[in-house]
Amino acid sequence: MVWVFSIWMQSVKQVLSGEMLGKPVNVRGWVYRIRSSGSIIFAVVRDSSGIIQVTIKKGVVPEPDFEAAASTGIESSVTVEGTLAEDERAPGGYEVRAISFAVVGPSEPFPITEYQSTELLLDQRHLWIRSREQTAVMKVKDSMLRGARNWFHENDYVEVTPPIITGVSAEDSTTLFQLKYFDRFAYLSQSAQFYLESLIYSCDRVWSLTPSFRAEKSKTPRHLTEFWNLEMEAAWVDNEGNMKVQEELVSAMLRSVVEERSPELRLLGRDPAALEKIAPPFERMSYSEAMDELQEKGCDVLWGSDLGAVEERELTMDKEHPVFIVNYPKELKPFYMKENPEDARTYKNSDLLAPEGYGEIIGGSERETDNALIIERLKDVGESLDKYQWYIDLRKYGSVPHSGFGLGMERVVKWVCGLEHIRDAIPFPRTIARVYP
Ligand code: NSS
Repeated sequence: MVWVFSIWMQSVKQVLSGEMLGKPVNVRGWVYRIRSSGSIIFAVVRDSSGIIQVTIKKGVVPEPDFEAAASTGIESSVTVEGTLAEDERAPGGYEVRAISFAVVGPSEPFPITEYQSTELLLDQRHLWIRSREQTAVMKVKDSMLRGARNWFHENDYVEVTPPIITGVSAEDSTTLFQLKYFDRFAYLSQSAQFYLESLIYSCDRVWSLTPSFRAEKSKTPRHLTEFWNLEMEAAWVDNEGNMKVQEELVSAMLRSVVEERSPELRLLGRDPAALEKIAPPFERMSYSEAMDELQEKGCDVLWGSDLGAVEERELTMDKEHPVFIVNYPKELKPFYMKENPEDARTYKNSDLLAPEGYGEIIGGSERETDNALIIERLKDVGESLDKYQWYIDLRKYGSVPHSGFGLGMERVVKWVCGLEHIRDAIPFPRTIARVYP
């Protein structure tokens, strides 16, 4: 068996295309289902591209191959040689009639069976990620990331690599993970923002994809303690320009996923055509308008209340496109945002909410350039100015209007894949209760 030069082996997807009908094919993968009816064994073999039926007949394959098939269980890794035939009862309409069958890595009884508790699936995550749904989610994410990377490249952004170990809090200091860093303390990054802000002075427009850490105490279906933050920062861009970048980027990511992963979307119960229709411009609604709408709908909110999952759901349940909520009250947002000259109670910022009730996927803003205001706000929240001196410096040497945002990849994947819980948007979720496996 030639393992390295495996060109002569086809993926299940290639085999299911039917091009090889009547011809010899070679499939390798893992047993998805298997049953025997006397002298014929029906196995369904999966690889990352799909599942295909294989029939192994006594007398057609060598006897040891038949015995190997008869005693093998699900998740054993196998190789099959045979001919491709049509069979309308088989998944995908084709089957491989084996002339040889070999077990490469036998499987012990697989601990995951059809109906399992959420906890068991999380304990067995290293095995559960083999499921077809999990595979589809990972492929959707892969295409969305590629769509984003291509869009940034085409639009002249530089991909940069900010640090993960940091001395500052870019968001909420109550959700910092502290770590012992030799003889002092440091934190795991909550956002690359401040480093990206520094990098625009050399690269104009930058972006990065980094893990972000938030010690969120609450258990919710949309919070992880470790998530992937896709962030961008650009010089000479105001809050409106920032929103234009977001709507273009999100639309490009959706185009990429629809183009490359429509079968995966359908497997997850999503309609690619609905996602394909999403295009700029996205609706913009001020925070004040959002409050009015919520009050009209009977929600118990006042101007100044935060928009939580419930309110965001209320605002987007009936929408088919994402919507920007702009100009939040200052009290609800961090110190670095630019004051709104039209209403000094608010900032020039936006949150992008996904439709169908999925809620916030991006947080962004124009950045404050007035150092006096930054210093005043840092003092108000009790931060030590020493730690932020380098950030304050940026406004001293050729300050420039600039904006940026962070897109939570798992939030976007949760929406696009129609997932109930964000933990299914990442292979090994980290939550308040879980660091295993
Ligand atoms: O806190 S954010 O709203 N904004 C920032 O971190 C900015 N400093 C980004 C920037 O301007 N460069 O987080 C950005 C996004 C937010 O909209 C969510 O989609 C996602 O990050 N996010 C999360 N995803 C999963 N779990 C948690 N805990 C989480 N927190 C934020």
